[in-house]
Amino acid sequence: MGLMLNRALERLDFLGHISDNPCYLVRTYLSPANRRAAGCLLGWMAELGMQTQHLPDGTVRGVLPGAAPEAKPLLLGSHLDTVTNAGKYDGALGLIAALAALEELRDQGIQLPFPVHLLGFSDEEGVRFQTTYLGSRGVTGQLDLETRARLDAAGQSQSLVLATEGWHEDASNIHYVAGSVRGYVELHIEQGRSLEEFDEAACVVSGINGQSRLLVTLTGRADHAGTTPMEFRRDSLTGAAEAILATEKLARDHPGLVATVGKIEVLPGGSNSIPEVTSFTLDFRHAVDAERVRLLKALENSVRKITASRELELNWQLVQENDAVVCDAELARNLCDALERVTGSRRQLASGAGHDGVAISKVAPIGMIFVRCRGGLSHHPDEYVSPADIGVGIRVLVEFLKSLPA
Ligand code: HGY
Ligand code: MN
Ligand code: MN
Repeated sequence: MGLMLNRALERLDFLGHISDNPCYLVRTYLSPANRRAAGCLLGWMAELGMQTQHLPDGTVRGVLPGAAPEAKPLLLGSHLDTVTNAGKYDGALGLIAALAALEELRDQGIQLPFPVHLLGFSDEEGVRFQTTYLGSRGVTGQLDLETRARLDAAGQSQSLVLATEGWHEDASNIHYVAGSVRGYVELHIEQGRSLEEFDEAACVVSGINGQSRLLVTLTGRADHAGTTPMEFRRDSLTGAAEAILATEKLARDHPGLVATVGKIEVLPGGSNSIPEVTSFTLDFRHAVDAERVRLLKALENSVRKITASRELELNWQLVQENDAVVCDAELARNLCDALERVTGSRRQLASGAGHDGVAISKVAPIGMIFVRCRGGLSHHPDEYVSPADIGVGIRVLVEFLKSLPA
């Protein structure tokens, strides 16, 4: 395991330095760094003897034939993209660990009875278009017209960007329909604190919480900062501030609800002009879908009262909504058996973070393994997973793969 783990750590480090910004780690949909990271994964998969392909959107795939080539393939994967100012494990660890597990099986002279497809998804975080799972939705035919029309910060739609910046040369069409694969399994950092509290290196994921992503836009009237009395103002930014504090209060008052405003934009954006248009993103999550929907409606009503009292117009736009996904019971059992053989534990945890399995679950049963990360910290450059815990995660994957019948 020593050589294999060292190689995995080196690759993680290497990917962690492939960024679109020299000052921090960021790779987004079809960005140059994302393409370079995809190229690295393709090269490593080819070294393992996998047949490699890529989609125009930058998703890459390696296929490892099994002893029974006609058997339904098992999908492994995670995402190549990152958030802005990211850590080097979110996404990349799942890809590097899957590759390491397959290399370990090769070194043990084991050919699996079924084919394995390793998928590096182009965009899971949704940084460029605020809508997530573009890569995994792309290979499962779920990119609807609304998604393709989403605009990035430069005002370009996803479909235009795909047409003009897409990786079209030598691209393949990769598409999975319901029932065509035996399952999808992803290893990922926990991005939470539970495994540290339990002092366990890894666990199996029971399900992935639902989430709603919105773009909230308040419109008032620009005017002169020096000559407009306070009572005449229709200030969209102070209205947004009241709405954002109401959002935080709602989440604090309802344990189990988490709500985040991650990005805000103000127009015209001058220090001496009263803000006319303020738009902010809203990330709204709860383990129980009905509660998430109920509380989101309650928030919308509160924000409408705030904007009405300030004579502001409100555009409350749902960008993407995913209900909670339950992981497949049989895959979870197989993963728990493997986990128990490696760590003695059969712990299962729900995921507060979203993952590509949400999209893949539309066509296949899904399973996940979590690996402990220090302080639960993620979406931060200090994100960290110990080499020992990475080794545990890879060994659980190896045990799981070896245990699956033809
Ligand atoms: O936002 C999430 O839950 C994940 O990191 N994409
Ligand atoms: Mn993430
Ligand atoms: Mn992730």
